[in-house]
Amino acid sequence: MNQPLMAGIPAVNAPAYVKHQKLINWVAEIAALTKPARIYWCDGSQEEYDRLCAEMVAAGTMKKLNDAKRPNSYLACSDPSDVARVEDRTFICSQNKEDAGPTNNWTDPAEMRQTLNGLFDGCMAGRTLYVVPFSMGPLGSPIAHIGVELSDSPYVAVNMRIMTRMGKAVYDVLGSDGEFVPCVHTVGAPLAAGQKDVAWPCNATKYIVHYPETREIWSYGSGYGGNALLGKKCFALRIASTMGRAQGWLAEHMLILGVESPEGKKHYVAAAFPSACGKTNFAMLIPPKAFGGWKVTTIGDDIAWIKPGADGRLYAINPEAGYFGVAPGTNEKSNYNCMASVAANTIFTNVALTDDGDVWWEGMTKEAPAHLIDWQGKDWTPEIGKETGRKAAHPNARFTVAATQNPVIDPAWDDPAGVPISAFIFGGRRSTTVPLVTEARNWVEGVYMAATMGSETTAAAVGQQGVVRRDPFAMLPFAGYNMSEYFQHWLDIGKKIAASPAELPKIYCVNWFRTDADGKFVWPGFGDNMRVLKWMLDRIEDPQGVKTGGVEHLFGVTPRFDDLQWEGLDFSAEQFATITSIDKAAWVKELELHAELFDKLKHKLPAELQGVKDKLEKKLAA
Ligand code: SAT
Ligand code: MN
Repeated sequence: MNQPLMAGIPAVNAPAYVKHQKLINWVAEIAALTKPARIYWCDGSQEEYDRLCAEMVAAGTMKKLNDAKRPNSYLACSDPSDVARVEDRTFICSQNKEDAGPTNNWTDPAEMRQTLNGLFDGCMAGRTLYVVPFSMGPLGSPIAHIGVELSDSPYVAVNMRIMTRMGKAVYDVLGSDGEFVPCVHTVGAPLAAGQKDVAWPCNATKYIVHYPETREIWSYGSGYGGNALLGKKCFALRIASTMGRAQGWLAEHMLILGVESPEGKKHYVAAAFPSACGKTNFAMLIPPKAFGGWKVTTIGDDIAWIKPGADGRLYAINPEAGYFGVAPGTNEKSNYNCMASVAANTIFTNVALTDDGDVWWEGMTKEAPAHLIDWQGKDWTPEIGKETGRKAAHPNARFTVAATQNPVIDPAWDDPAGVPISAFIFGGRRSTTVPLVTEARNWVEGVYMAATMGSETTAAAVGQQGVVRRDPFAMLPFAGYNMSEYFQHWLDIGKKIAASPAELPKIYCVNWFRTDADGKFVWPGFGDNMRVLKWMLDRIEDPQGVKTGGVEHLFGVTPRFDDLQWEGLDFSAEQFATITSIDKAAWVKELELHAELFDKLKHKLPAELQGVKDKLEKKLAA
């Protein structure tokens, strides 16, 4: 194996601790196609991380930040054309088009393989192929799964070390014939002999490709976030959702948090929101002072893998080991724990650089520093910002940081058994129509709420921002198969739990983002979301609402003003009415949008969901 395969292709040189011949053969096969200058097997050590970072500093890809201000931290600035996920270049290549469904881009897998074979031929020339072994979830957990990413980006290698359990120990779990999801990634920028590299190599042509049947991922042309860190959206959501469907579990775009009452009663909830809608903030929230004794702790901030346990309950793990969170808007007030997390050992991408070698982004402080180098390497002052409208940090600028740096990490975050889920929360970004919080009366109604969820688009994906689109379960860009069958899978899971001794988790729909006539958010959000969370927990403990009240309306149960704890917040009954009122005319329109979605998804759409809609329409018309 240690012989060069053929002229121009480096020796595979697998370390002795890699016992998996199929994996070694696959690395050789990809190297023969992509023709890198060398192959490097990542061991996941700190020494390796430091070395790769130093190499990227020397190459101009990253800057080392001021060690006194931000120890062991770096700033990477991407090419301005490579700043977010590219949904229109993301493909689900199942054998049959119907299996990808109408919400995914589909191409025949044989045709796609041909296209990619052409593009990948020699695509790593002049570069290093990094072999990056990783576990999504605690090593060896029955809920976890393993992947191996082959990438020509050292930025990917170091980010994967933070975002996943990456390194040597993965090979112990994999053994000589363990299963892994093969992930192939290239920035698509081969170097000719002697050609000087650029700081952020990428390609105008991009393909983010998933083969669900063979569980493979191929990514071409981007070095950014979910396009390139293939353990995240590609594996942990798109491929894992298809695994979950086949094996009876759930892979969801959800944070997981623990919440403990002053009496020591603890529940875990999982919450789905679209990208850049505050999942990281919610997962780390600090309860208001008046909630003395309440504690919120983080299991995960973006993705949940959820499997039924022997007792019939659903148990969740965070498949990730770090946070790739949105920087702009994060500050000591909006997310104190997050600011503490990124105080050191952090990679920042596309934020601004201060004159003393630290980072800054919009919303970090009330006043911007007098001078900055913006994310595109240009001089920036508040005046320039005002005149040109140019932001110092890109709106989708991110930090990559290990979960263990979170001061409120849950003690069970790394527990291979996972944590039991008491409730699911679904939320979109809606300036109108959708009330602050609604409890579904039953599982099917909850699945309907989640399925018809809408949200205004954000900077997390390339494209127009602020337009309402349906984003079922916050999974629109992430479901690896037909969305209607995904709904059916959720209904089936509900039936399975109902048939077991376990209680069904409750399902809630929330909206933190309603605005007033001036377009200002009415709900303070952030820590004050605890008030809503507490009402949910009260309901879980007291499902009949004897103590917790609540009123039933068209869509479910909502709290009355007096059902929430208001101590420490000046919020009037009128304001509460503004964000909980149900505008019939707006809902008639909303239901038309549900109808549009259901029409799009009519192939295999569960009849039960159509049934919920019919009932709602009747009630609205009455
Ligand atoms: O770029 S990522 O997909 O990792 C971030 C996001 O869209 O949530
Ligand atoms: Mn996300």
